[in-house]
Amino acid sequence: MNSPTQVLGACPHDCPDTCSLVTTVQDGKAVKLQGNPAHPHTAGVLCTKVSRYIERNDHAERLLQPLRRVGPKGSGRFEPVSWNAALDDIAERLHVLKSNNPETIVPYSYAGTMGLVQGESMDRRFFHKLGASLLDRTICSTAGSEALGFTLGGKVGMRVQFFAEAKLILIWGSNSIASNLHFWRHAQAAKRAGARLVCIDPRKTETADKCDEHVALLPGTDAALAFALMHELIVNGWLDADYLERYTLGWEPLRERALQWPPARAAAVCGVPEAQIVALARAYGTTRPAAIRLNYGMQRVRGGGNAARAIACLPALVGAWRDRAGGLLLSSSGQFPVDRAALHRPDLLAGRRPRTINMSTIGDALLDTAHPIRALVVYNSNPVAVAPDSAKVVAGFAREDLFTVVLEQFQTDTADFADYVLPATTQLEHWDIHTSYGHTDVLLNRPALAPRGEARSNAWVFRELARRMGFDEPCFSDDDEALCRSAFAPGAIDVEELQAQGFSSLKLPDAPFAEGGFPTPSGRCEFFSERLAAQGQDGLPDHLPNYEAAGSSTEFPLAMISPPARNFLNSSFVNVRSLRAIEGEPLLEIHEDDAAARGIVDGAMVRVFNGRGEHRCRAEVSRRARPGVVHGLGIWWRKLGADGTNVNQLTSQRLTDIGRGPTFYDCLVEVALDA
Ligand SMILES: Nc1nc2c(c(=O)[nH]1)N[C@H]1C(S)=C(S)[C@@H](COP(=O)(O)OP(=O)(O)OC[C@H]3O[C@@H](n4cnc5c(=O)[nH]c(N)nc54)[C@H](O)[C@@H]3O)O[C@H]1N2
Ligand SMILES: Nc1nc2c(c(=O)[nH]1)N[C@H]1C(S)=C(S)[C@@H](COP(=O)(O)OP(=O)(O)OC[C@H]3O[C@@H](n4cnc5c(=O)[nH]c(N)nc54)[C@H](O)[C@@H]3O)O[C@H]1N2
Ligand code: SF4
Ligand SMILES: [Mo]
Repeated sequence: MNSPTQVLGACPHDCPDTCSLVTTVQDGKAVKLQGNPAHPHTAGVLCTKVSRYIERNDHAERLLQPLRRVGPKGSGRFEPVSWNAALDDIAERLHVLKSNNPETIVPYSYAGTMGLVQGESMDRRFFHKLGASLLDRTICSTAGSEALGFTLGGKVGMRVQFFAEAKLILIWGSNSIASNLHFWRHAQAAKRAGARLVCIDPRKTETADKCDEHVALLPGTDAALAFALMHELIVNGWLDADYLERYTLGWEPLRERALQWPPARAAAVCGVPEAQIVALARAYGTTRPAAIRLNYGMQRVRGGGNAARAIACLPALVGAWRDRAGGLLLSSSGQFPVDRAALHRPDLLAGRRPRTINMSTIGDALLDTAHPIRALVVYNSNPVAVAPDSAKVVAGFAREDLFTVVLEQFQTDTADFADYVLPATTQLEHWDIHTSYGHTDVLLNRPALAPRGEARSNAWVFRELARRMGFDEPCFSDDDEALCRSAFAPGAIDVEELQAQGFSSLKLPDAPFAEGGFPTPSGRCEFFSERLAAQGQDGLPDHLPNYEAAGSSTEFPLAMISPPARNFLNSSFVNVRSLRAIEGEPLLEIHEDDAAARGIVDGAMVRVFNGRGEHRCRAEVSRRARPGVVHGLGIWWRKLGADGTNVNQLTSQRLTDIGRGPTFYDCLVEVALDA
């Protein structure tokens, strides 16, 4: 036996925490995987999911060789083929489509890995050179993040560690214990030092359980709540007039709009007691430092962008930005000086301007016969499970005339519809470099293990396809390590530190907007946005009711949200047995009154349905649900559900007000006992 070695890496998953990993390797096997104790944000702790990453890596069902479809689409019947045969045939098919019209080829990828190399380097170069359709990657965060761009100027905000010093923390649209564990550490430290924690979420989550107060508002009513808070700040004089004067734009019109939202009006819209809103406003107006941890859970509704803008105004009203422990954090990702031009090489488009496909409406796009998609290359994503309006998504993927290539670690619902499935490496087997959307460190991921079977990295696959297509620019020969180096311009980050300790912190001010300096066109916090007004939109934030607002339909009286399950990461880890055992099976949480009215008892099988479809699962009569709202915890693999569907059978393809994002949590349903 050789002595064990330790390899530093980074968690690749779509999670704000981007933990630093230490993998212990002995005789070519990973024997232990831990959080890096030397990385301050990770602090030696991993979530339950990724502490099982070796189980995922060594899983008996890992895809280990290229596969070619033999059965009908969706049947999941494949035969093994060699890499050469698969890549030659794929290149040939793409070449024919390219000669005709390259825009009929569409890449489909999201954040299966957040790595810059395996997520957005050689792939982008390949599709740019090809002239393929561009993909608008909206499925998660564009509503909130573009909205924030209008108000604050970008994905910028508080530094996460300073939440520990706040005296009031609003956790808004986030189940932090499940989805942002390392932020929760700071919130707990603040609580121990006497801070008050308030959770604003329709669901009584495990996070809400641990906060001092829970505001269980109806889905999609956050802007109304934000305006009522502003109303109270104004009428009680809890304003920082100096901050408003010097560092904001559009205070007069915002003030007027906010005055139209007395707490009683918001209470009726949000479905929460008026007194709770008044008390929250008093706390926010009179406690310093006050911090808001906003998360993407609140922006998956029609007015999600406007709601994020309204909330992002709040810290400026009270001058919370003056303190390093005050202000707001939605995402920190805008602070990294990533050299995307070097990674993506948009110059390879050579003046062409291909059409853009919105990934959130892939169902409709695949069924559009006027502007057909003929080939789809899917990697780092499982759209058949995660995209809204599954009936359409599945019908699109089932098209016999669609050529589909899926790069995957596992035989997912999407891989079942592929013509070719190509086995992908895991984070333990490839190089990568990472930024984060929850902290401000860059992390390097070194491979700890040789790839299992014939698995290859995404970048390798696109390099090989480029060669076969005759793309001969030198950038198509960059290997994965060279791609890591091209992610940041020379001097932009401390490469020596990164190589030595696996992470390197950006040098940033503690309180970025203490004296204004917002990265907006005016340099101020823009309550009123000229840029939005120029697009014909309302320059001020507003409350836009849901497309499918709670109580607006007698046919479908219940609002359904489908937030993440704690032990899965979107649809990743659903196939890891030990984690699935904790989650059990797809569940619908329902309040006892709503259950009783339908004769539903705890544990009964139910039908959840609306005009788009029907999904069968088990009901859990749960204190986590408020009356009128049910929760279908996600995102299960369809094929592991009771009737081969998941919650997205019910969600719609309608888009958000800003950012063209999906509206997963803007969805009305009815529930009935399954006969
Ligand atoms: N364990 C785990 N961690 C994850 C993920 C996962 O699937 N599992 N997903 C990752 C991803 S992709 C992302 S984008 C991030 C962020 O992930 P988010 O999707 O933001 O996840 P959550 O923190 O669970 O926050 C969603 C919360 O918003 C609540 N919510 C739903 N509708 C509304 C609303 O209208 N208003 C308000 N105020 N709240 C609402 C839900 O009940 C839920 O508790 O987390 C990542 N981390
Ligand atoms: N109903 C409902 N739907 C939702 C949401 C919700 O809250 N409710 N959340 C939405 C959100 S926030 C998001 S971000 C999306 C997430 O949607 P996706 O980004 O599609 O995320 P996952 O479902 O985790 O699928 C990622 C896939 O990438 C694969 N993968 C991981 N690493 C690699 C790699 O290195 N190479 C290759 N080739 N593959 C790899 C994994 O095996 C996994 O199957 O889902 C959205 N869908
Ligand atoms: S999923 Fe998030 S909390 Fe878990 S190890 Fe990865 S970065 Fe850390
Ligand atoms: Mo996401």
